[in-house]
Amino acid sequence: MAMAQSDSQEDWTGFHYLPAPTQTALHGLLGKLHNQNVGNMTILLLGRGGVGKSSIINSLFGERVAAVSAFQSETLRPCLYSRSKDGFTINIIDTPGLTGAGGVDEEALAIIRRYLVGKTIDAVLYVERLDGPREDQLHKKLIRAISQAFGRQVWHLVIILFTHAQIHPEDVSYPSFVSTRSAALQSAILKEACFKRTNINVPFVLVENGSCCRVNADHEKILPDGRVWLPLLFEALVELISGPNESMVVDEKLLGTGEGKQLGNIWMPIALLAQFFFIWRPIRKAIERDLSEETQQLFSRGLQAGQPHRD
Ligand SMILES: Nc1nc2c(ncn2[C@@H]2O[C@H](COP(=O)(O)OP(=O)(O)O)[C@@H](O)[C@H]2O)c(=O)[nH]1
Ligand SMILES: [Mg+2]
Repeated sequence: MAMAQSDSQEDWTGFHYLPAPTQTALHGLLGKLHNQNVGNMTILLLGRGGVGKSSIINSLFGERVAAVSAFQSETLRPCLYSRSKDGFTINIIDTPGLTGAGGVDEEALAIIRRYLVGKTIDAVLYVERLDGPREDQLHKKLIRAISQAFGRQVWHLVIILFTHAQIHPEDVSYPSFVSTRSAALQSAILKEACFKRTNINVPFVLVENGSCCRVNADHEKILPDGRVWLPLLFEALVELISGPNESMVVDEKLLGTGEGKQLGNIWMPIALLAQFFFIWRPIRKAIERDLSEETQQLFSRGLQAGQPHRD
């Protein structure tokens, strides 16, 4: 994985405040990365405003590091938070919300793109509320905009993170609600980022950042189905990072491979061929025709000039 990218690698003090079984589970998972010689991971948060991006940093680190607000976006520009434990560093990049009044906030996206130049991203958490709006046009636009900004390959590094997971749907069971919601978002990603179903599997995790989250006997935060969610989130990250997909090295070149540019790449040879057949070839033929006409004229004039006078 990438070298650590933060100047300030603070000790992960919040780790010691996590419930003991959670600490044990995280120790095991970090050990797995250590065995693979992975010394750090950099996670990028992306999503609309107010979905819980900043809150998940606080939940993950077990301490209040990122500003959270119910009423306004506290994160106006990207911000890197790092915590180190036993030689392992976790970097999380918080970002401003990607949607504005009714559409994708292209300026926020451009700011994030610029900020990421020179960085290596190992995983992207695409954050949505579990109880958020059903699939809508904005959803689709956002997925397309992310694909365009970072290249659609970015989705290979994405884990969908549903916040507000402590809900109790009235008309369906919790598992069925979760599977319908996640399947809808996964298929929107496949469709809007133009992947074939077999090409990609975007995993998802559930979290509940709220202080009213239920806990088990060990004080670990649990989902309505009883599972402890923090180790599950870590497990998904470790699985992704240990998997076959290369991390995303963000450089100017990568930023030039947005879908628009990719389309440009596809059309370029066609445009060159069209230029050759419809512009250069006719011009060359016209020049050759002119030249041969001129030569013929010169030749016939020469003949005339060379003919003997019969006076
Ligand atoms: N109940 C509940 N509230 C949450 C959750 N995640 C975030 N919030 C609240 O949602 C609001 C926006 O959260 P924030 O992290 O600032 O969202 P961001 O704009 O995506 O960074 C805050 O009031 C948070 O306390 C969650 O999982 N459950
Ligand atoms: Mg925020």
